[in-house]
Amino acid sequence: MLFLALLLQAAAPAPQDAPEIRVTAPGKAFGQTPATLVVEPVGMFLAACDADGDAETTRTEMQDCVARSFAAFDPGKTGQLRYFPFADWAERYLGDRNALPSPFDVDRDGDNQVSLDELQAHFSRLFTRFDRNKDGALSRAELLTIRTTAADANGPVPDPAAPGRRGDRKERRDRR
Ligand SMILES: [Ca+2]
Ligand SMILES: [Ca+2]
Ligand SMILES: [Ca+2]
Repeated sequence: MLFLALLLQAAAPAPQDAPEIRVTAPGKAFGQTPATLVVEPVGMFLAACDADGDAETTRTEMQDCVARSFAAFDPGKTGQLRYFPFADWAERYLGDRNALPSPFDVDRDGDNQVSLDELQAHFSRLFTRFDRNKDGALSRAELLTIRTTAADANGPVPDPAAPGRRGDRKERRDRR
């Protein structure tokens, strides 16, 4: 017993040497402003197309980037992606198989395949939509989307004034 006590005494630092222990509460989540600025999956794609590192994506940079990404899932160079490989493309480049654009939106001629031309045409429309100042390049500011629902570190914060929101949260938990 004495031995144990001596051992503990030896192991424990003298009180005056003990480092000060500060216990801090978890930081508050950021306020509403940063959480309401988000980037859509296609916005993330378009930002990553900036080839020369000037933080702006030109139409040419985008077209090259779409072609490169398409080629990665079209090893036979058919110029067509069926919906399943298109979902693989979306998973890699947009982060999720179900991220927009959906193949149904891109496949304009409805032949159940997404052609490179259809994908280029779709991205061209997106480019026009994002290029708010019409200078032919997408800045990071133009790629941001302002979300109307506030979110904290745990996800969207329900509006306490909205009825039924509590139920939504529970349902979301149950689905996991
Ligand atoms: Ca650029
Ligand atoms: Ca098609
Ligand atoms: Ca612009």
